[in-house]
Amino acid sequence: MPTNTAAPNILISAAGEDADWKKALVERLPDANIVTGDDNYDPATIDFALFWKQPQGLIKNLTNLKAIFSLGAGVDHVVSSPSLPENIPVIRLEDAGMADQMVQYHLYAALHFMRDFDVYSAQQATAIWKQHDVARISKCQVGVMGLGALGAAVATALSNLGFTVSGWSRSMKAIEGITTFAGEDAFDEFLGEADILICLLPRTPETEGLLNSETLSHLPKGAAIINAARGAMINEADLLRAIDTGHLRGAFLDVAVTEPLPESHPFWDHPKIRITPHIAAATRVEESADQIAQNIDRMARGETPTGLVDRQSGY
Ligand code: NDP
Ligand code: OXD
Repeated sequence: MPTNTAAPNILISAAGEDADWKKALVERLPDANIVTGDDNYDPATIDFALFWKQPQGLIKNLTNLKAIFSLGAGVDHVVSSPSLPENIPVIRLEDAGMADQMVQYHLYAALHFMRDFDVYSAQQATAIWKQHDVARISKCQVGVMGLGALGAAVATALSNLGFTVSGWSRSMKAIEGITTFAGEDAFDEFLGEADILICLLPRTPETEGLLNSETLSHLPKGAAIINAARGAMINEADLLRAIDTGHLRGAFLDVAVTEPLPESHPFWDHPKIRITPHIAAATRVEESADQIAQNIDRMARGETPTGLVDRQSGY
């Protein structure tokens, strides 16, 4: 991928955080010309675009782009753009400080169910002082969908804490202490063992709506869901039905189909659903800017960047 980037032109569009990103990139690439949407620039001169929730239509004017960097682990906001040319490399962030945060989020959420904090919250609402047996952590099986940069870290941390952990991905993985499953054919068997199901898949045409009435019915009765990936992976009406009929115990959700979650959405005051506002893992500007600057340098040397998205599979 040879590029002529002696002084690359870089555009940042980072959903209100342009100034922080610009400062971090200027420090790492002092020779580059770095602009944001507020600056006057000629779109045809931009070599690299750094995007988080970029305005619609922005891509189509960038006629000489060499690559787009997502300012997140997910790239759905970039690859879903109808004006994205097929041959433009899209590069995602790989961990960049997010795995630790994802681990913290999922330890809390998994223990919420494993230690019955959902039950005790409900009891507190009606002033009930009633003790339940404390389950053995090894008897609680957690299934992690997605064993990438974030899912593998979460699976390993839960296993280290004592949970019995299995994981599911597209291609087979070997992770110490984790029972792994791969591909569609193994999905039902994987689901059938998960007392707590964690979703850390990327949003792609294959994963959208993957958790629905049919697939949720394969979970054991009383299973719980944790989703900090993308809201589109779960059919929300089906999830509500599965909880309200008693098949599922509850859900811990960091993401929703519509964000911010509308005030009238039934998730807000559902007693068995916990909501957080897409905070499971924040993008760390410093670590991410390091990764992006190193990849721009790699491309300038004619090397392949890391974190390159496979446009066919969409992640
Ligand atoms: P990766 O690309 O590193 O990993 C994705 C994993 O999902 C891989 O194991 C991959 O399988 C698996 N996968 C993809 N498609 C399928 C499929 N059809 N069937 C089975 N497995 C599949 O992603 P990350 O771990 O970096 O991030 C995961 C997601 O987390 C992001 O895409 C983003 O949406 C979300 N996220 C949410 C945040 C938040 O704050 N809520 C913050 C950061 C990320 P294989 O290994 O075989 O390729
Ligand atoms: C991401 C996110 O994809 O924050 O990085 O959701």
